[in-house]
Amino acid sequence: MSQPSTQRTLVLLKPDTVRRGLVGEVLSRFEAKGLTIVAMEHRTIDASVADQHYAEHVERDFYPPLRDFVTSGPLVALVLEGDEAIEVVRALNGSTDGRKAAPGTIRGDLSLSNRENLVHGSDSEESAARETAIWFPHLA
Ligand code: RTP
Ligand code: MG
Repeated sequence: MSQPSTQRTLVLLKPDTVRRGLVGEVLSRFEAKGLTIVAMEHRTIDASVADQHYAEHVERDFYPPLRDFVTSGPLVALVLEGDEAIEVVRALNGSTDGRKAAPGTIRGDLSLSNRENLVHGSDSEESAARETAIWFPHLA
C-alpha cells in the first residue's frame, strides 16, 4: 500500500460564499473532513491578482465575467493541509457547474451556477505551489 501523501492546497471561498453567509458552512465541511487550516485571510482582490490567480483562463471567453465576479467583494483565501488534500478538496467541492455537481458536494448542495460556484481548489501540486505563492508568499 502506498504511503499517505500530506499535501497543501490553495482554497478560495469566493465572494458568493461571503455574500450568502456560507463561510461557516463551507469551512465546517473542510474541517469535518479532517483537513487542517494552515493559513486564512479575508480580503478583496483587484483585477491584477485575479489575472495572476486565473492565468490559465485569462484568454477564455468566460474570463471577463469571472474576473468581475471574483473582484466583486471580499473573499476568504486559505491553505488547507492533509493527506491527498488537493484531490480531497476537489471532491468535496464537486464539479464546476453547481447545477450538475453531485448532491453531497459543496457545489452540488449549495450552488445553482457555473460561475458563482462558491469555492476554488488547486487542481495539481504545481497549481497549489503557484497559487500559494500568489496568496500567501510566506508559505511558498
Ligand atoms: P476552480 O478553479 O474555481 O476550483 O474551479 P474548476 O477547476 O472546477 O473550474 P475551472 O475550469 O478552473 O474554471 C474556473 C472558474 O471559472 C468559472 N467558470 N465559468 N463557462 C463558464 O461560464 C465558466 N466556466 C468556468 C467558475 O467559477 C470556475 O470555478
Ligand atoms: Mg480550476
